[in-house]
Amino acid sequence: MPRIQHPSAVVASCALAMATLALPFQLQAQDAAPALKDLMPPGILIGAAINQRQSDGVDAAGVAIVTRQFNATTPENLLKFQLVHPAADRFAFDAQDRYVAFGEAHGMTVIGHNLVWHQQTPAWVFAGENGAPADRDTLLARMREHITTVVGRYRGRIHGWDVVNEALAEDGTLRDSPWRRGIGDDYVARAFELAHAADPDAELYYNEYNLWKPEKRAGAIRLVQDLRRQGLRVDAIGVQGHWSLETPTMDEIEAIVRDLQAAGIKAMLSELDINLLPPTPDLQGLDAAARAEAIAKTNPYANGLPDAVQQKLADRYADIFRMVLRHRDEFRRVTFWGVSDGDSWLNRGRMNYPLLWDRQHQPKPAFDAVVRVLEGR
Ligand code: 9MR
Repeated sequence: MPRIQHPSAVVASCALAMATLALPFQLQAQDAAPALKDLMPPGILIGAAINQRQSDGVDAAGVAIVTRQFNATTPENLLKFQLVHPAADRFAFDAQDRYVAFGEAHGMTVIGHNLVWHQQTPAWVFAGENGAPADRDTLLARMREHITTVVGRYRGRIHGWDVVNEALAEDGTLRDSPWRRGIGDDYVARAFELAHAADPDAELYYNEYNLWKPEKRAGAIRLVQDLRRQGLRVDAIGVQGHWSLETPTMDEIEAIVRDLQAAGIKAMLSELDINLLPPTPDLQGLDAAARAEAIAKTNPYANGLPDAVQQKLADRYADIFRMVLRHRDEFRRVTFWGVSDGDSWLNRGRMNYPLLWDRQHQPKPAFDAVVRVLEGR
């Protein structure tokens, strides 16, 4: 059935057409590369988190990769509370509408990220009268207005939502977040309830990091089972996948899948990237020169990535995709957290190389390795 195009979809596709015309010859060669979306097993989507320059069609090279390679998209930041609902009486939907239209224009499954999180939520949300924190009813009313408005606006267009993000502490208990302090432990259930009411057909996910830690994973499974016992819809757990070269081990990753499967919960790798750098230095209290020195010390690949490390990255991605293929009945989606290395949140002033495309938007050995695994070679 043909779909009626949203007006902003037309704007997005015009911007894209213009951007495509401007592509240098080198980038047109992307078309010759195999497409991950054609190689994934049926039933598993392959996605990328995109930034506003991509959903607005400004980053032509990034857009060329996204539209050729992926069939799902997540907004890296645009739908976070702070950006979509910056003030009590104001929502911002311009760039957000273009994000959704971009995905539709390219036939992608559009994901929403995220509704309730302790980060990137403006202070007004948690503020009550006279400097006191907001009470339960006030906070619930704000949560209701936010979820109902945002999910409702994209009803039938956003396929699935990260409803609650990162609600757990490392020991698997609920973390001390301003949502929990204001509403109580049932804030997670209320968020899922509201999201389902706003779009009964949307898939709803719980999204979390460090699930390779057994206690945290057990907490996530308990949380989802508890929601389901209350009759609430939870379609899958988003296993973020912000991993390093050596850690977590493949056995630790495999244990996540095994436990989710045993609990009857589908899995998505929702934010996959591989960090190649040592931990970020603590820059607090350092003067400019000391800061620069601290960054330089933890920035070993500032002038390029040695071949041996490039190969280790390729092997790591190959292992991860082999694992996905082994568990093809369990996984619903694999989403990279970014498109090219230059886009990644993992740079933060240093030079990181966590993704499948380099800063010039050329496919890396890691891309070829993933293709080989998916082609069964
Ligand atoms: O990649 C995102 C970065 O651009 C933002 O500055 C940051 C703000 O907190 O969020 C990053 O994305 C996070 C995601 O929303 C939730 N899981 C962890 C991701 C990486 O920090």
